Amino acid sequence: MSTAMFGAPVRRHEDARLLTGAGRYLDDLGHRALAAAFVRSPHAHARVSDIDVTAAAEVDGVVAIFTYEDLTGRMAEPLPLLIPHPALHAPRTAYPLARGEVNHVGEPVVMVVARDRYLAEDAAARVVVSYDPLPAVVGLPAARSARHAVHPDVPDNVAAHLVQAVGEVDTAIAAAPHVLELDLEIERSASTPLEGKGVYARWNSDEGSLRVYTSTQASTSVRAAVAAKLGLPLVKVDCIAPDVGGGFGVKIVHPWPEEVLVAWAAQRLAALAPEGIKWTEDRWEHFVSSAHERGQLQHVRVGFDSDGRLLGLDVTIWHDNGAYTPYGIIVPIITSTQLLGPYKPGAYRCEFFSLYTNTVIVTPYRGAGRPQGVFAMERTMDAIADHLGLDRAEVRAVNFIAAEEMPYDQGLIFQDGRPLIYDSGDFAATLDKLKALVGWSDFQAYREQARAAGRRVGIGLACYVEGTGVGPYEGGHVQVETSGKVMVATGLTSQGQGHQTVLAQIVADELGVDFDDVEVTTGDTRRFGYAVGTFASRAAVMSGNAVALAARKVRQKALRIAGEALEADPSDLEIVSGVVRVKGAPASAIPLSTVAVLSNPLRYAFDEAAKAATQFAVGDTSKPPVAEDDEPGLEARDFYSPTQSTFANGMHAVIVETDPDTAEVRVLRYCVVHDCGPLINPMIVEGQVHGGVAQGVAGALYERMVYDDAGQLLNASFMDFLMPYASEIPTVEIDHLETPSPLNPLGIKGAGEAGVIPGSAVIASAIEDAEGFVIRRMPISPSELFELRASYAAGRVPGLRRTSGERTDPRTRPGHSPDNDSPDNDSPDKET
Ligand code: MCN
Repeated sequence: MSTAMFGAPVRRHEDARLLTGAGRYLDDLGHRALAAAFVRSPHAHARVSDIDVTAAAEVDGVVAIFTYEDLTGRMAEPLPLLIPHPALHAPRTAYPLARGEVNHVGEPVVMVVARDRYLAEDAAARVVVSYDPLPAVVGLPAARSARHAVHPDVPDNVAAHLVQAVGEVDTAIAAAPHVLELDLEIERSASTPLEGKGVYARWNSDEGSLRVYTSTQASTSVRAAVAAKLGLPLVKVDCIAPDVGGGFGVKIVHPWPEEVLVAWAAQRLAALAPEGIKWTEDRWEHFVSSAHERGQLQHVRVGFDSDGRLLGLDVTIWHDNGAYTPYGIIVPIITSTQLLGPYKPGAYRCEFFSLYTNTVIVTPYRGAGRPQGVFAMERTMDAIADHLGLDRAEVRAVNFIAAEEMPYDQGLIFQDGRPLIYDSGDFAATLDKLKALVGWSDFQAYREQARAAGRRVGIGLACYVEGTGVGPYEGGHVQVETSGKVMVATGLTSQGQGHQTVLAQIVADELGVDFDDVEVTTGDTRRFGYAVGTFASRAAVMSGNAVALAARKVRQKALRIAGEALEADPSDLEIVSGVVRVKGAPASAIPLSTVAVLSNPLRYAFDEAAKAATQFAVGDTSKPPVAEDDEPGLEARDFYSPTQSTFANGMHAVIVETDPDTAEVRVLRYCVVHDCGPLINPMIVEGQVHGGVAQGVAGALYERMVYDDAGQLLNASFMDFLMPYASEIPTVEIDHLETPSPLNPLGIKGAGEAGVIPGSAVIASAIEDAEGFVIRRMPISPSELFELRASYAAGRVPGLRRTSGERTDPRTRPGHSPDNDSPDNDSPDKET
């Protein structure tokens, strides 16, 4: 394969359009459509005793008002459970509109369709819903206490319980020379893409077909769900993801209630809504009725030797899954398996409880459970290093899986139901690069300098391994048109990752055509009907390889037809800049556009290629014009379906400064070393890492979902939810390692989530280092850090054994008890 475009930092094809305002996002479509608005529950938990729509129906311009009672057939059934799992013993999904009970603030209860959105909202405000409030279960402590039930038939609020174990962890820990226990906590956050969800559906009465545009990460699945709910043949439903202004995980859930409701209403009201019906989510709706992630409590028990080598690791996780489980238990499964990162844990046992609460559902947000797992593991690594007085990087290094040990089987079952086997990576080399990049060994001198100037600085690091490119498959279609342009389609969607560029780079190389001649379409079921979706950093691996395989087929066909036309053996041909030519005799050549004409017995072409084709006679006239094993056209499709995920990895280091008075945390440097195999487009990968780091810093220092005890989200707006600006995000320094994956033809691994994964872990590590006491809970605000300082001074928070990077006698450190390493002092650090 030529490597001309693969690896080139080419500018993104899509940007000229997007940056000049020519993008077409959901709300740019359907200007003549009717508008939908939703009446949503103001209560976290309540029975719906009555719905009175009389006043709403009187609003001029209202076309229809629907409640659960209006839903028929499969629309009246609960929304699907997308990823069942045997451990999910009590799955619950919502109805498209509440059926007698609401389980979180924001749950849709009534849909109003009106001439425009203003009228729809006015009418929605006049709907009178009577509720009988029930006790709300908010937060993990409340869910664990089981004082109240979210779903009365689910004991102890436990949706799922899963234990995975390798080896005898209790025996290993009992025999370990050192044991520590840690209690950890990560709060909720969310994807918060700038463009919220939205759907626009139009029924075509002439054809009896439905077209659905939706801001989704999975258009083929939305199509299947809508077709099933409406009882339509799949071929009568098209689903198209237009430009999508960010998804970050939240748009992978399918179908959202609004997606099926708007589609259903578009069919039902077809005569009144010839231009269809549209709904676009507002920011408040997005906060309260889409999805969140991250909220977990964790208890870690670890046994280790005097070098810091793990002997036994026992982790218990309580995961907040919100009110329903449409997306199964993917998030806690990922936490419990990816927690291990680049390390060999000795014996390992992980048990999680996925708990219902009366809050909005929890589904994957960029990183999908990994930030929590990395937090648990990396806090543990730092605790071990501090306990033993060892360098934090060294403790990590003694636990690394060696490059020669790849592929390495962790002995667990991963999110895809397959064994967790790392395919590639050189963790020691990654760490060496990181230490060099951040100046790990020189930090002590810098700290002294800073201290002399009255400044408080700290350094932290965190490592992760990320399963990427999960299956089961993705496909690609490549077609050379008689104009010479190459049209590529893949079924998965784009939300800003740059697929149009990167997939074009791959096809340009495989086919030997100019990059600018390749046009890529994603997420349009009219062009490609089989796909899984864009999540789990899978597009490069899955669709990248699929379009490469399809392009290879097209190439073979082009060489065969050109060989016949040029009377040359295909193996003597090459394709350069869209022209097939005899190697070493470039005058003997035929453009791919002409080959495209010759590929069809009809030889239809109404452009230049048609004339050029007349000089060539192709085909054995004794055979039928379309041979048995052939098809007309210079096009092919193929699928890529791997046996397992590929595993990318990376390590981050940060230097922070904490203000001695205000406890404000500033990130002075943020360094990343990342290994996603060969980089198809380094500029795009670095952009992805930058974006991820921004979300990681946001999750560590700024963003959280603040619920009150009644289940009201108190910061459900961008006035109150602290999404950082560029001014809060440090410059990101990046280095790469490119260990290829042996699993796929291009050797690539995913990159889309990498930047976010260790954010909370690495910043906690650095703050802890700057402050000298343990950090067990993230995110952390200045006021929380301020209060921790006071607690530390009062002896209520354990201090580090090292003072500012050096080991000191623990007995001289305020607040430190050598027998305790837990913020609440109830977990013995057993020294035997
Ligand atoms: N890439 C590359 N070389 C590699 C690996 C990847 O050039 N070796 C490129 C890919 O071709 C792609 C990008 O990097 O253009 C990310 O690739 P990949 O890791 O395959 O991730 P996906 O394309 O599947 O994107 C999903 C991932 C996830 S899971 C979330 S969440 C996320 C993310 O991507 N949401 C995003 N990045 C986002 N970026 C934007 N702008 N918006 C979102 O919603």
